[in-house]
Amino acid sequence: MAKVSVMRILMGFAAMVMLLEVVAAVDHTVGAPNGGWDLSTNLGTWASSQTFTVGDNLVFRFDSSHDVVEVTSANYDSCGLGSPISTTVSSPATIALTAAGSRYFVCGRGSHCNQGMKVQIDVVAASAPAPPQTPTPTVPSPPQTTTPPSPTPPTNDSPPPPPTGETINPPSSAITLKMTAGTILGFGFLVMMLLPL
Ligand SMILES: [Cu+2]
Repeated sequence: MAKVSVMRILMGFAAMVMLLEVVAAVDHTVGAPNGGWDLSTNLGTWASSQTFTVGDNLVFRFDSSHDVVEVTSANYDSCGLGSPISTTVSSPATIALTAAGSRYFVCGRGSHCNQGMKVQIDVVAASAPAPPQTPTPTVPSPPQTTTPPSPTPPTNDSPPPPPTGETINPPSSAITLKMTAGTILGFGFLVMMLLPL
């Protein structure tokens, strides 16, 4: 019986890990949602609207009048097609972003690159647990014996005064991350409880 419980916990944990991986890797469909890998999409604007993180994928979807050529920075600037890093002619072309740094993609057909069908992808490192830092010395706060709080009438319906000098607006991405982690944990435990054994 104990063995079964351990199995259940392990499987639930595995489900959580898998979910985390699914959430962590993002597929960026180039130009989406309002455009694509074509001549009419402002690919620079699209790229700057995205955050490319190591582990994400680029997905180029295109018709047969285009292809995807990964080139060097120099060739990107000049639309040169010599010695390409890779060439993909069939859609979709999925490019794994495996390292931090810049990657350069152009269309190799006709003069499409010179017409603007090119995109630079700046990949940032995945947010990892912060490396161990030298502990900041905790400065003991001086005893606050100065002004006592202004006496507020003890009414029950007066809301507490807002805390001053404290920012309570963390970046929305942090909120999203926490919510996602919470959702994953909750879902993982749900899976753990529902696993047929
Ligand atoms: Cu093209």
